[in-house]
Amino acid sequence: MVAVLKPVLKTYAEIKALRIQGAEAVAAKSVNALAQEMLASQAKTRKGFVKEMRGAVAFLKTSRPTEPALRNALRFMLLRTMESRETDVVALKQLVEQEAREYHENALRTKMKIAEYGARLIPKGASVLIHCHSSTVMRALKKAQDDGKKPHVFCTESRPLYQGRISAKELSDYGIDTTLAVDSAVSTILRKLSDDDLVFVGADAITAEGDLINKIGTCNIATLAKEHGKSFYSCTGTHKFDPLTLWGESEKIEERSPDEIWEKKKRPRKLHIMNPAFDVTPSSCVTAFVTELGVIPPSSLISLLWKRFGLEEEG
Ligand code: RUB
Repeated sequence: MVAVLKPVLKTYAEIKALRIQGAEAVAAKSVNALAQEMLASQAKTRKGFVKEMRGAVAFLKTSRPTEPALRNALRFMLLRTMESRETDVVALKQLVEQEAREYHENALRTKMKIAEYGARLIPKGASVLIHCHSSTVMRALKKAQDDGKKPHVFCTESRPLYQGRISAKELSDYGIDTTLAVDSAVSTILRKLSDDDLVFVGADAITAEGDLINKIGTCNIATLAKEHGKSFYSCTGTHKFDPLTLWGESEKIEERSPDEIWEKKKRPRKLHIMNPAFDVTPSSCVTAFVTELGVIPPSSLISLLWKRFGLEEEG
């Protein structure tokens, strides 16, 4: 076991406590922590440096199990470092710094593209139902507002930790007409919506089958949206794709503390509580993924992702 230093431990604890939440933020803060940790490394040799980096990556990756964006980002940084022929530790530190910088530049470009495609999907004056707090969805809605579309947004509370309130406050502060409702009001909201209105959610993971993994309750909303004939979009960068699912591995769904639902000292002693953080929405309920590559239905996304991850067959 390799010892991990302060930046990685601090970020790990903040992610665990959900002070850092949402797939994008979890990945971005972990990239920063890894870079800071490696800059402070006392390793004298390339071998020692890589060993330390490998340990930090392995540790950070366990902070949230259902986050391929986190795993992909850290794995990519580690691979680039391992593939470089550099033996000088100072140069290796510069390389890691550059990898982190490029990660952020790329993440920003990706989000801007998604916001552009997402905003285009929203007709003027339309209502958009959202769930939880996705920084990607926030950006698309703000772009629609900037473009003069004046959307009305319905936010669910997103129990148990009310991340929907973060969305509601952020959008309302931005000047967007916003309504907050309990999670179980979704079918009532969908019934009110007109044919032009739509649903936007983020993504924590996209699987090889084109299924979507996102905050618990997303599947209920998608199923109801289909029932009510409403378009259901997931706004996400393709870096949320989990390549391991190509080989039949299923994405692990994080089970969070029962205390988030009912504090131990207040709840009946023998009561069982389940608290899955995410659920799986089948591709058949997803109209399309709004990605940096365009608005892509689940059935076409996978062939594009093969290319993105360099997995296409030779010749
Ligand atoms: C957050 C959540 C978000 C996705 C996408 O769950 O499900 O919809 O992470 O967010 P939690 P983003 O609060 O448990 O992390 O678009 O910011 O990556």
